[in-house]
Amino acid sequence: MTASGDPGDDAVRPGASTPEPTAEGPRPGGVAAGAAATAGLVESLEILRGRLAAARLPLDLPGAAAAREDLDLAVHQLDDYLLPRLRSHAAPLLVVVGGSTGAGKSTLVNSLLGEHVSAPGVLRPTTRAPVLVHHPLDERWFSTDRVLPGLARVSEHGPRPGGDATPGGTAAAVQPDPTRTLRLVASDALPQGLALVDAPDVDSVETANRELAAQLLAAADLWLFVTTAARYADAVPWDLLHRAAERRAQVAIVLDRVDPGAEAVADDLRRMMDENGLDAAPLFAVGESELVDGFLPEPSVAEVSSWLSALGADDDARDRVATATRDGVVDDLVRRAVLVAGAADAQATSDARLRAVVGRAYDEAAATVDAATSDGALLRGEVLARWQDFVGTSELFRSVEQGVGRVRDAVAAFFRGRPAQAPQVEQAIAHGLEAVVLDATDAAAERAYGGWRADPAGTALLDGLDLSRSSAGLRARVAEEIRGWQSDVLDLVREQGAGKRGAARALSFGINGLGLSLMVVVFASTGGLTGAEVGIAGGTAILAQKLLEAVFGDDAVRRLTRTARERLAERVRAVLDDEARRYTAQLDALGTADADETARSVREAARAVEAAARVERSARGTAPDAGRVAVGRHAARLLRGAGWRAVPEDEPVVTPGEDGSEPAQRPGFWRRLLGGERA
Ligand SMILES: Nc1nc2c(ncn2[C@@H]2O[C@H](COP(=O)(O)OP(=O)(O)OP(=O)(O)O)[C@@H](O)[C@H]2O)c(=O)[nH]1
Ligand SMILES: [Mg+2]
Repeated sequence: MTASGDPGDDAVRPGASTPEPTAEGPRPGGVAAGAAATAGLVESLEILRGRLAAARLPLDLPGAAAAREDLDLAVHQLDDYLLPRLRSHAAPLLVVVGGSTGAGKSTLVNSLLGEHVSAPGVLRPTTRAPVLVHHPLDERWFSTDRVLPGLARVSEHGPRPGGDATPGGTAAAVQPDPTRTLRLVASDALPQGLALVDAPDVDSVETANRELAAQLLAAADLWLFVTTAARYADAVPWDLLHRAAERRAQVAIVLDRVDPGAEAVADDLRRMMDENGLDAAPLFAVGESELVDGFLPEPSVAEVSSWLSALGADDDARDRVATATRDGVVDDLVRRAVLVAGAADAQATSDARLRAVVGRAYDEAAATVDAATSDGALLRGEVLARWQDFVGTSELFRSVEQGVGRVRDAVAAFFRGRPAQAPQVEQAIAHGLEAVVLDATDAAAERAYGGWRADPAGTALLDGLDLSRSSAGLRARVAEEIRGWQSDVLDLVREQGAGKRGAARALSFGINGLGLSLMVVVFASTGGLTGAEVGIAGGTAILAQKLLEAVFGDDAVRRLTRTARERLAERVRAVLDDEARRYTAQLDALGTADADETARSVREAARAVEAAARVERSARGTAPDAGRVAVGRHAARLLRGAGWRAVPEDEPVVTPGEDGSEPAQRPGFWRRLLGGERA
C-alpha cells in the first residue's frame, strides 16, 4: 500500500521535508528533526516490506510453516498497522474489541454507544463482517485503504434502527464476502480521535473469522479484549494475548457477564494477566444483567465507558498508547524479519543439499559409464564375437606387422571384402553401450530419489511425481545419442583421412572398418592396458589399434581416441543432465537457489529498520509532540455510561493487585495502561 492520494496522510513519509502545521500553528524547530526521523523509519519499513513481500519459503523444512506465518504476519503488520500508523500520525486511535465467541463483544460496543451498530445474536458466530465505528468527522481516515487495505469498505451513515446491522441501500448489489469487508459506521456517540472495531470471534469455528479477528487485533492501537467467566482461561485467546504481550501491544481486558459472587474469577484472571506479561493492562469486570432494548444497563458499562472516554479526551494519552503499541510492533517486526531471514537461509541450504544429492547421483553415473567404457569391459560377449567375425583372420594381423605402405593396401583390400559384417559389430557396440548407460542412469535415479525421500523438503517435492525411475523416453534417447556418437566417430576418421594423402585408399573402402576399430580402441583406452594383461579384450584392442596406427600414425590415433572418448562422454553427460534436471527443475520452479540472497537482503533491511527506529525514538525524546494533531481538545464527548457515578471518583473501580494495596483510581486507568502506574 502506498499513501499516495490518501487524504488522511499527514505527510510523514520519505521526502516530506516540511511537516504540515498543526491546529496549534507551525511546529517548533525540533519537530522537523522528529518528522525527518519518522520519515526515515517509514522509508526503512517500506524497503523491508518490499523485501518481505518478495520472499518465498516454499520448501517444507521443519519450521518453515511457522516462518511462513511470520512472513505473512510481518507483511500484514506493516500494511494493516505500522505503515498507516506512521504515515498518518494524527489518525484516530483504533480500539479493536476482540475476544471469545459470544462473549458479548457486539452487545458491549452497542451499549457503549447507545446505538445498535452491530447485530448481536444467539447463533455463533454472529459477527462476521467487522464493524468499524468512527466519529463522523473521522471518516476520511477509514474510508480509503489507508488501514486494512485488504478489506473492502461498506459504508453506512449512522446505525440502522432496531439493531438490523445489515448494510442498507445495496440490497440488490452482489454481497461481498463478509470476512473480507469492513463495515464503516459513523456515530456521534464516539469521541473524535477514537474508533471502535467490533471484531469477529478469535476462537471461531470459522477459520475465516479467526484469521480476520487476529488480523484486526494486529491492526489495533489498543485491544479491548472481551472474555467471560467460562472462557477466560481458554487457550486460543491466551495465544493471542501472549503475542500481544510479546510485542507490547496495549491491552485492556473486559471480563463480561460476571455473575454476582463470581469475583474470584476476576482475581484469577488478574493473576493470569500478571503472570503473562499483562500486568500493566487494566481489567474491567462487567456484571451479568438483563439487557434493556439490547443494551447493558449504564452502570454496568460505566467503568469501561469512563476509561475510553478519558482516553478519547486526552491527546497525550492516546498518543502514548499508539506510540507504545507501535514501538512494540516495530521491535516485533524486526524480530520476525530476522526469523524469516534465518528460514530463508535454511531454504538455501536445503536447496543446495537437494541439488548436491542429485549432482552426486548423476556424477556417479557418469563415472560408472566412463569406467565401463574404458576398461575393456565392453569388449566381451556379443561385441567381441561380432568383432572377431569381422576381423576373423590372423592374415590381417600378419600384414599389419609388415611395412606401412603394404598395410594400407592390405587394410583396404581386407575391408573391401567384408562390408556385410560391419553393421553387426556396430550394432553390438550400440547395444552394449546402451545397457551400460541405462543401468548407470537408473541407478542414479534410485539414488537421487532415495536421497530426496530421506529429506523432509525433498519428500514434499516428490509428491505426485514419478521420479523413482529414469524418464520414460530414456531408452530411445540413449539409443539416439549412441547412434550420434557412432556417426561422430566415422566423421572423425573421415576428417583424419582427408588430411592424409596416403590414407585415401584405405579410407575409400575402410571408413566403417576404421571407425569400428576406433570404437574398440576407445573402449580399451584406460592407461596401461595391454593385450597380455587384459587377455582377449586387450588383444582385440591391440589389433584395432595397430590397424589405425598403420593407416594414420601413432600420434593421430592417440588424438582420435581422446576426441572420440570426449564426444562419448559429452553425449552421455547430456543425457544424464537432462535426467537430473527432472529433479532440479522442481527446485528451479520454487526459486530457492537464491534464497540466501533473500535472507541477506531481509536481514539487512531489518537492521536498517532497527537503526531508524533508534533514531526516531531519540528524536521523539526531544520533540514529543511531533506530528500530533490536537483532536482531543474538541472531544469532550462521553460514551454511554461514562457519566454514571455509582462509585465516588476516588474509590477503586478496578480489581486491585493481589495484596489489595494501592487500589486503582478511575482517572488513573489509562495511566496504568501506559505502564506509569501499577495497581
Ligand atoms: N442477558 C445478557 N445477555 C447478553 C449479555 N451480553 C450479551 N448477551 C447475549 O449473548 C449473545 C451473544 O452476544 P453478542 O454480543 O452477539 O456476542 P459476541 O461476542 O459479539 O458474539 P460473536 O460476534 O459471535 O463472537 C446475544 O444473544 C446477546 O444478546 C449480557 O450482559 N446479558
Ligand atoms: Mg459479535
